[in-house]
Amino acid sequence: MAIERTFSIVKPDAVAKNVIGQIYARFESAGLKIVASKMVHLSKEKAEGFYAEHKERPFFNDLVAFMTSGPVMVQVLEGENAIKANREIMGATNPAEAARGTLRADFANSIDENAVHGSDAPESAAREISYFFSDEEICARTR
Ligand code: RTP
Ligand code: MG
Repeated sequence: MAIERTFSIVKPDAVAKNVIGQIYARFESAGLKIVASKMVHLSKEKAEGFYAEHKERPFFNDLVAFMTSGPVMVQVLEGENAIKANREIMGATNPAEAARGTLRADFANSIDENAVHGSDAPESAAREISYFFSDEEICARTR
């Protein structure tokens, strides 16, 4: 199986709940390695750029307001089928529909404040990783 990288965000609601470590532990338990990580408080412009694909959607302004409401953790996760594996750990966008034991079932407040983001395809993963991290900020985990 292919070793992939995916981009992940611990969103402001989960940072405010003080569950960064619990969420990182889920990544690690699933065999995903954190190869880059930092805390950032997104500007309006940075959040709008990140979610540009949703610009015309009715929830766009609320989404940007929420994502800039407090600091987030951004990270690059590496592992076998990392993109799909992370989406499985996260659960459905709406926590009411998220499977038991997923991050959103356990930590999300609502479809808007849903604890985590994860890239949905190889193209978006590559774009999102480079939107937040330079090559030098991503570490090789060789041992
Ligand atoms: P994400 O991008 O954050 O990993 O979430 P996702 O793929 O599961 O969901 P997506 O369709 O990409 O939507 C991005 C974020 O917008 C908010 N959203 N609100 N009120 C709504 O109907 C609605 N739909 C989406 C969520 O915060 C979602 O994570
Ligand atoms: Mg998405």
